[in-house]
Amino acid sequence: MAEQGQGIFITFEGIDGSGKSTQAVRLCERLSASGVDVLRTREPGGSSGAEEIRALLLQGEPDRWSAETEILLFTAARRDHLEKTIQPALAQGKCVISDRFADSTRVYQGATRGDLRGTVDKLHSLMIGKEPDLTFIIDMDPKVALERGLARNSGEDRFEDFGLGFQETLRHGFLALARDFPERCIVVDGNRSLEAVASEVAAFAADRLGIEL
Ligand code: Z5A
Repeated sequence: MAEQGQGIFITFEGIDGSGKSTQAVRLCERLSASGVDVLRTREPGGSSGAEEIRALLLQGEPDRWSAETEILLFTAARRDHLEKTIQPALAQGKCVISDRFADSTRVYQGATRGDLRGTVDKLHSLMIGKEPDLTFIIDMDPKVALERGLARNSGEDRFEDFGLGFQETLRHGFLALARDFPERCIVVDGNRSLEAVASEVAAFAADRLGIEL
């Protein structure tokens, strides 16, 4: 279903608290300042229906949903996000920057509680069928990232509550994913200052967009 629009689709991925949201904001600001028409969005969420599903997914007890039910809920949210937000913006030629997308489901639901990657991939090809043009995987020490994430006390801590071992499994999952999709995934060292990470991200994005920043 996912037709390729004129715009470019960039995603940020990584473990909780790795700095994805911060870097997505920075890149938007940088591109906007250079005259690029940018839309920043996020998952789960990014459309009104998907934001309602977000609350179901991120609040409550860690064992509230099985991994299989989560796959269905995240995919339902993503389908709405794609239909209502991402595809229209790409069709208008915008640069869409999403804080998480399908790679998160591949890693969080596909590789942490048994091997459900095949199920994730089948549902993705049936209902989403869209990959980003460019994906930044912000890689960092899970212990520091977890401290950052929990320090915010956002009330959306269901996944952070799975603990450090879970974050370490996630980190390896994202690095494996980068090896699976080398044409679009760039691993960025997130253990550095915000500015150092932002500069590297901006340089890669500018190169991909064929512009100077
Ligand atoms: N999830 C899933 O399981 N399956 C899916 O398909 C999808 C999601 C789409 C919510 O996602 C949860 O949903 C997530 C995975 C699951 N698990 N959890 N929890 P989310 O993206 O909304 O939540 P998150 O992963 O926890 O992201 P976040 O809260 O937005 O964190 P972040 O984007 O990685 O980090 P940040 O907000 O940019 O930074 C965290 C703090 O660190 C903040 O205070 C910053 O100022 C600080 N920071 C950032 N960068 C730096 C540097 N370089 N140095 C020092 N301090 C920094």
